[in-house]
Amino acid sequence: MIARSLRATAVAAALTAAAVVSVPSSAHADNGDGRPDCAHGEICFWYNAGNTYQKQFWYTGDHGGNNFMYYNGSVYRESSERVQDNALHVTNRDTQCRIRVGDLSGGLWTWRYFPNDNGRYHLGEINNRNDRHERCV
Ligand SMILES: [Ca+2]
Ligand SMILES: [Ca+2]
Repeated sequence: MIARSLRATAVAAALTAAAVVSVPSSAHADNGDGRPDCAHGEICFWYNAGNTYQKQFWYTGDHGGNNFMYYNGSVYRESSERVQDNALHVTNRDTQCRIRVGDLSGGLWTWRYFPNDNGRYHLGEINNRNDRHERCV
């Protein structure tokens, strides 16, 4: 009986370890609602002044490891264009708050703040330098 419960504990511990390991990949999996348009609640980055390449998030996140998405009329897929240091515009459709977008350079963050007003804003001095965005700060 004791051996059996120890084994169950070991299995539970192994499952916990696996869950912890999987966190970084799920953090990079934030793709908003998984659909092309910048929907209510999403934070949307634009590669250029056009609409083809976008990347959308629900949550605060680092931009490293994310690529812009594009929609070819039938399939919504990932492009080869990275998001980090490569975005021009942002639209904040967060349901609750403003966001800030930052560039980390020389150990210091430069932040720009954007209201959740559905406007499409140029990233200013941090365009093509964006490393991260944060909600409600
Ligand atoms: Ca979307
Ligand atoms: Ca940067």
